[in-house]
Amino acid sequence: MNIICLEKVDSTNTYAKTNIEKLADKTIIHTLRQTNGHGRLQRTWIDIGGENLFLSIVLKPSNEYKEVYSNLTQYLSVVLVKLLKEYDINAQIKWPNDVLIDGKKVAGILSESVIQGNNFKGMVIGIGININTDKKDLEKVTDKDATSLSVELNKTVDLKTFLAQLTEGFFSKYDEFLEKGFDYIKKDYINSACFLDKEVCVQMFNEKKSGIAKSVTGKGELVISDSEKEFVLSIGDIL
Ligand code: BT5
Repeated sequence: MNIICLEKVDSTNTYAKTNIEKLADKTIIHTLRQTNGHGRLQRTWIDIGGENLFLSIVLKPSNEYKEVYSNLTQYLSVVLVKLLKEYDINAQIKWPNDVLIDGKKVAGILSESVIQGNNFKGMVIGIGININTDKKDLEKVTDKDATSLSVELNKTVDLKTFLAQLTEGFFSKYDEFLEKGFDYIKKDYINSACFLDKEVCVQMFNEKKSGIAKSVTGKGELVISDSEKEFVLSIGDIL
């Protein structure tokens, strides 16, 4: 595992995607300040100030895309929830991969694949985690409740240690995960899920679907049911 630390960058994911040809498999791009972080569907990931983690993991596991890669964000969410337990924080996962503490978002994860023509060049798994912030900084996220580790714990967390623990945690079971797929983490994922058996509304591009969140399939898809039917959703956001 190589780590590239940048003082400031527009987005670690953009940096990793732009330079993917030059970057080795399992390279971590880490920055202290991110000026133009993004989430899914052109949403923004805000650098709220203080000391936070912004990092991207470059992965080049094969020359062609495999279905299991789409579950890597869920795998990372499970790794993070486990690590937070070591800090005495009981975090939850909102499908597919938001990490929340008491309903407030502490981390967001985004996977982007780089494909040129028919060639799969690799993948970039980005994660932003609010670590040491003032309570006031959290108000910069206006459309959602947000939190940080320092606000939850009432103390400062060592950023470098946390980064090392997260990346080590990720790679310790990475090969096994790729071999076995989502089923390998399903139990841990479900145990941390905050949405099951609840009425949810899922936004999928321009369409919304409401129903009871019944279960998660062996491929990490969300099963919801309304009074008439069951639906299996592979992409979307629980609103
Ligand atoms: C995500 O998107 O949650 C994935 C965010 C991934 C960010 C990392 S940082 C390193 C790497 N480089 C990048 O450019 N990106 C990755 P999404 O599910 O679309 O959620 C975005 C929403 O999260 C926003 O619309 C806000 O509601 C909320 N949000 C933005 N910044 C936040 C923050 N600092 N803390 C909590 N919530 C935030």
